[in-house]
Amino acid sequence: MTPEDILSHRPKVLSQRQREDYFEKGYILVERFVDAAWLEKLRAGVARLIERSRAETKSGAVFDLEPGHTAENPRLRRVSSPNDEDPAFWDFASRSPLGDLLQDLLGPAVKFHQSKLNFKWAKGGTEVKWHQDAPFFPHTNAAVLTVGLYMNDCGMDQGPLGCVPGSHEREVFDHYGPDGKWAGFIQKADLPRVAIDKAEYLCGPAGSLTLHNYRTVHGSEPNRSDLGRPLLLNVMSAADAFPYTYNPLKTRYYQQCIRGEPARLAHHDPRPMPVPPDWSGGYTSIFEYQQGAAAMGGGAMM
Ligand SMILES: O=C(O)CCC(=O)C(=O)O
Repeated sequence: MTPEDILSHRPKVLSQRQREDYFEKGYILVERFVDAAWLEKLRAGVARLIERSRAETKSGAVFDLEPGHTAENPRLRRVSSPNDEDPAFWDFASRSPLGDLLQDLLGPAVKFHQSKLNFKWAKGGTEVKWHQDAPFFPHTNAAVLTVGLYMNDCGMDQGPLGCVPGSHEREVFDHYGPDGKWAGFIQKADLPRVAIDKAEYLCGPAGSLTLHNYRTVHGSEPNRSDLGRPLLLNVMSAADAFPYTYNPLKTRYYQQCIRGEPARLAHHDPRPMPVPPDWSGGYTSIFEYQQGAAAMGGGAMM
């Protein structure tokens, strides 16, 4: 779907202005979209996952642990594919009013790609360096977005998501380090071509949604506050956007339509797209790459 195709459908939830903002800037914040009942159900799911993580001693396919994680004092960076780990999350992704809102930005048929729960634990939760999602999971067209749900209030002190306006219509950067290995963020040498001084930080109360196009440059600072910043992320696309590289975040819901019918025709965007390495042999998370050896290539938030 092109933005014009999508905008030609009558909106269900968002105003026409909000949709145009999304297509112009490459992201929007929708405050207080998720109600208290859904938040309570999801928070119970988060609590169950944290409980399970107490048995973990090293990062793996599901739990990505912060240094210092113990059974007594769990500290998580991420849970990969929460939609597969607890029914509360897939219920939210597939059966809540979220689907109606996504139709306003992706068109009538909306498909699920992957899910993540980024914790940004209180007092130190890790930064996410400037990056675009497209080089992690390129699709045949750009009708792909990540929707984040702030499960707690998120102000500047909690490390909100920052997005660079208009970056989705500019260059898609190579996310490899100077050594040729995957780094997972935009390298220092390339950052001057990104207007990061123009970044807008999306702060909002619990229940607010962040929605960014997969080409938009985004990142977030560490959480130095006393309040954790769990952010539930779902990657969704128009049904006619097809991924063409290996998806390392395994999910039983891969490419399922949460609204509308599967597409019989793929739509292709002619712009070139850098591709990730072949992760069929294993992958942990963006944090492992960004904070690992390849992180020597620079690219810190500021
Ligand atoms: O947790 C965040 O602040 C950003 C998350 C993100 O961009 C990602 O996980 O790709």
